[in-house]
Amino acid sequence: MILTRYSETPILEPNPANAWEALNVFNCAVVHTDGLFHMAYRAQGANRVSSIGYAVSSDGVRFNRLQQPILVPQDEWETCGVEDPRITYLAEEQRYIMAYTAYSTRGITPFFAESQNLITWKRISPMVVGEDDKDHVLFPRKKQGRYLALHRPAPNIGLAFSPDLKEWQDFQILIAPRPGCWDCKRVGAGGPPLETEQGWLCIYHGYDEKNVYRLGSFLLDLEDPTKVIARANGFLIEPQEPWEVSGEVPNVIFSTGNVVLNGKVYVYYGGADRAIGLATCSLDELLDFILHG
Ligand code: BMA
Repeated sequence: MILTRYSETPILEPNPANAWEALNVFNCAVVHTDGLFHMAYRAQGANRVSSIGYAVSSDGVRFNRLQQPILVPQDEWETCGVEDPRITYLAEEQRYIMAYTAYSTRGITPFFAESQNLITWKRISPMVVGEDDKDHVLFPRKKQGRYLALHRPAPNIGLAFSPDLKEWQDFQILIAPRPGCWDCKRVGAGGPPLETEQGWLCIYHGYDEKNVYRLGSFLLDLEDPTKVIARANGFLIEPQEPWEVSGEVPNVIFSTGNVVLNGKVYVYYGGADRAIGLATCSLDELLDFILHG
């Protein structure tokens, strides 16, 4: 295991004082800007309808949260919740894009929203409609005038392009489950792809026949992200601590947020769909692990 837990305990737990986050806080986006770590996290109260809360930290570990959620279910797409935020900063456009899953009795819909301040969000458009597709996340740069996003046409991780974040095209499969491995059943993207000298570093989740969710990693070509350069055989971390092994859903480590700062990779994750943990590693070690095993 390449990732080391920051501590044996979660860095953020449910807050019984607020009904909307009293039961579970888990999968979170984290972006680092101007010396602050901004976190948008999925939260559930007793009715298990998810909203998205906000917290901020100067050290990436001790977070202060807002009392009110920043995104709550709004329309017919979202009656059962807004889930699993992944936030990408588009430096050229000076705006943040949140990819989140809208959930309703109609099913799941991968959606995009935008913000300039990380607190007020405006919905843009679904990525696809009426399919078993979520775990989508935007790349921080365009390629030949088009946006790129990873997404999860079940059970795979795919890539698609868009001129405007509304219409998506050139869908292709990048990463599939591997028979006999820890990620044999289904795979899905984690936080935003990280630009490195070796390629786009992507962290993903996969699960096996026993429904144990672990994190893995792969590298995409910087110039042509349709090319997978390498994929690590081993996982980066697996459920081990009591709060990762049992909670709302047992045996889950699920990440939707990663940051690189001063050569260190910060991976934020939901443990057993109940609390938020942090694990880190050196960027060089992770790249070496993907490229050379
Ligand atoms: C996935 C998503 C995640 C969740 C995971 C494990 O399908 O719904 O939000 O963390 O399952 O339960």
